[in-house]
Amino acid sequence: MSADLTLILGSKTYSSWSLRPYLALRHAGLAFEEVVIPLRQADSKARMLAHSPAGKVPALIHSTAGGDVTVWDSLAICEYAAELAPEARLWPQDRAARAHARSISAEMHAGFMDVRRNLFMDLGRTIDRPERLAKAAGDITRIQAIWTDCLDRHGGPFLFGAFTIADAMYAPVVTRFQTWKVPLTETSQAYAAAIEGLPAMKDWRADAARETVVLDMLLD
Ligand SMILES: N[C@@H](CCC(=O)N[C@@H](CS)C(=O)NCC(=O)O)C(=O)O
Repeated sequence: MSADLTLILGSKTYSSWSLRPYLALRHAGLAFEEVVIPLRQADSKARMLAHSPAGKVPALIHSTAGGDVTVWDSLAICEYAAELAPEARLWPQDRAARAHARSISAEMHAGFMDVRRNLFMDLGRTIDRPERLAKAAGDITRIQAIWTDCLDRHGGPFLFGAFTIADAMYAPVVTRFQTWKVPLTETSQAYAAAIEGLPAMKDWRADAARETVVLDMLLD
């Protein structure tokens, strides 16, 4: 089944949205081909549009007997992976926990604009800009409160005990906090270590380190 999956990704150094389905597919044990499209190049948009009607990454192409299924949007791809591999339990088994996991995943997906605007993902460096942390302070506090609540309830090491889509959704934030040297509580540090310890996360970082396109998104 799974050799028929192709995941279209942005630059691994910068594409926070792409990291989410990558981790979910890897956790589900689904084999997939990768196509990495470097972000912000002259041909990036055309290359993305060739795979996804939204003209963005990530996108998943599933070749099936009935034709290609295209899934775009990081959360939709994670949901699709959960359906392809139910045994991987990409959502918590308990209904209340699952509702909680979906709520915090949606909160991440639709919100935290101050973190997004000020603390972009860049796996290639660390950045000392305390004024940007101040602009994102409310989001940083809320995200750590979400993590602490989940880890207290379920005992870690991941938000709902075992790895779920909620962790895939928050993994890019873990890297953003590291890049921007966000001071973390001990609980958040332990959570960040669990995410960074995932073999898939290590592979992603290793691939990012080999990328040659360098973007400077620090505009002010
Ligand atoms: N809601 C989408 C957002 C995807 C998105 O904005 N991707 C960025 C890269 S991380 C992108 O494709 N940017 C290129 C563009 O907008 O031209 C998702 O979750 O997949």
